[in-house]
Amino acid sequence: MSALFISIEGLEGAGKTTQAEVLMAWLAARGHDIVRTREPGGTEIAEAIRDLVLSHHSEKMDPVTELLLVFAARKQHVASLIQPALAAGQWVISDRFTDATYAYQGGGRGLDRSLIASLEETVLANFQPDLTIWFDCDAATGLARAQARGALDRIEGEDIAFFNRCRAQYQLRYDQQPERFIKIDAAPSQAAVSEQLITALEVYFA
Ligand code: Z5A
Repeated sequence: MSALFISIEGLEGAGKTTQAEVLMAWLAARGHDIVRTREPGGTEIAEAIRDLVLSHHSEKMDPVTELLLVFAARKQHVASLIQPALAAGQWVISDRFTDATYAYQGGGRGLDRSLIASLEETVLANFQPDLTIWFDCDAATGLARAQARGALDRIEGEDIAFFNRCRAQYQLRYDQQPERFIKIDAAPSQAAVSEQLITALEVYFA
């Protein structure tokens, strides 16, 4: 099997980082060489853009500015990390990819999906993950977990309606391309979510 590009999606506090460890261990046990990365970020330049996107500023960031920044970071990430790793036979697991842009800039910020789709086509030539694992939970559950962990960044500070719109966009992406997704109920305990994930992986890679 050739190397796969796998993205992990979900609202903050859904447990993406926690469950990524389970996914990595499951794949490593099957002999795959894995690169783990994240968005926005993953390379020196893309991480610098991440700081700009997530930190608080005295000036309001225009939603289109935010969109262009996440795509600038993504282009750099794809060109200098993701595609070279795949070409070298390494599997890539990314905490978030373009589905997050549809969710946050499309759903959360209310930008036109066709603008995102046109960037996806022109900037990335429609490069997409082979598989996306969506950890789905309601916004209140995710936010409570994120808040319990500490200070919130610029996007985490948005209100619950923003995150409800993000979740609705994830659902739309899932409905449009169900073959690319594994959907996991992220509301139960960590152990129960891990169990669901492993069962789903066994079915997907059978
Ligand atoms: N963003 C964007 O706007 N547009 C884009 O195109 C992209 C991103 C790519 C990046 O944040 C931000 O950028 C994100 C979207 C935006 N903003 N927001 N808000 P990130 O991905 O770096 O961070 P995050 O999504 O906010 O990650 P997170 O808060 O770390 O969430 P997580 O990784 O899903 O959760 P976790 O770290 O595994 O768990 C969080 C806490 O909950 C932790 O204390 C765990 O121990 C606990 N936890 C985890 N699972 C459970 C269960 N099942 N039960 C109870 N407690 C749990």
